[in-house]
Amino acid sequence: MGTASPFSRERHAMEIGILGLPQSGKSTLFEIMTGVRSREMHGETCVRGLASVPDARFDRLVQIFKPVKVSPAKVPFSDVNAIGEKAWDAVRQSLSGAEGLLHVVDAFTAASVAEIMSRYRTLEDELILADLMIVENRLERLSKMAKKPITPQDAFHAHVLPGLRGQLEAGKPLRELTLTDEERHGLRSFSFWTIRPELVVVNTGEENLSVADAFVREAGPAVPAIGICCAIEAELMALPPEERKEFLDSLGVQEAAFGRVIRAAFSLLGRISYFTVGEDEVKAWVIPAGTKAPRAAAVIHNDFERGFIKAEVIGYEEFIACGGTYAAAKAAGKLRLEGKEYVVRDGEMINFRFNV
Ligand SMILES: Nc1nc2c(ncn2[C@@H]2O[C@H](COP(=O)(O)OP(=O)(O)O)[C@@H](O)[C@H]2O)c(=O)[nH]1
Ligand SMILES: [Mg+2]
Repeated sequence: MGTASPFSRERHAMEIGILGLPQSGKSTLFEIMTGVRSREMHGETCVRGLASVPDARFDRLVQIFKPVKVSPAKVPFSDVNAIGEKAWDAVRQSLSGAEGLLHVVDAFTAASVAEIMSRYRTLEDELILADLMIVENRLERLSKMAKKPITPQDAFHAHVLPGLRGQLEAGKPLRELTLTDEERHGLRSFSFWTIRPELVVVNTGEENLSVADAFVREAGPAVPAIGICCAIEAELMALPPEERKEFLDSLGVQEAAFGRVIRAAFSLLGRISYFTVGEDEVKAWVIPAGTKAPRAAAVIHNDFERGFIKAEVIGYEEFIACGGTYAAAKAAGKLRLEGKEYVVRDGEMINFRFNV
């Protein structure tokens, strides 16, 4: 994890920036996911909103504990409302701190998969070019100061940037390079577009949902992509909540596609969640995969990390298998006491014991 830890208190930690050509459905998707009416916020260059991460396990725990407060995991998204000449500047400024990208591609007005592919490439190529310019500027400045004593940072840049240039010149994103955590950290100040994880959302027409599959085959396994028809999803979200299930049933699907987009974005950032439960609150806490118990406790409160003693842990599945009560889980000996080196796993239910 290194010092590039998402725990650093950054303004945009975990934020996902929505990118796409004009009129591709970015704001529509943003509104569906967050409930924030971006298109009505005239004059706001960048609109931010939180999307709840759908999780059947979490919903079940809410049913069991019937808490006063329900706090699912959230992912912050941002939608840029800029058009005209200054649009690219606005996008760059607004999204420079975003940790991940969601690239919306208009497939609802496209005549063929080739056309969808070409729209996708248009923006990808722009992003690659933007990164290439940053790399070249930096390399040029480095070459001009060759005579002066060079700092460790200069040396690092001179060492790593030529490889990045090669990748970008080949038309490929930086994220496909194998970089160490240290290298990634050292490159953070450049805010490269193509080094960040990206999810492609293929916004299909109502009658042509299957083009998304064709896109996935065409783009290959290195490009995570999900198909969604924003028009249908917008219709769904316009219904009162109690009628949504019926609408989904009529389409023959289990859950809304935008939920899959949020979940995919969440995993794309390498996050997992663990649960704390009780009658007062059921909450999903968000941590990077691979986090050890004391650090995981710190997202609840710093004191929990400082005074960490033990974590009392049970996996969600085990808890349910025990009949969904702590008394039964305890009687069955399923509550584990874990120490400081324990790596928390997705979906675990945890009580921290601490002393400060
Ligand atoms: N038919 C159809 N229209 C859509 C779909 N998604 C978005 N639109 C329409 O496309 C236009 C542009 O959408 P918007 O979300 O504002 O695009 P943005 O410029 O990328 O933010 C709007 O009129 C939307 O209603 C879709 O899935 N199907
Ligand atoms: Mg928009």
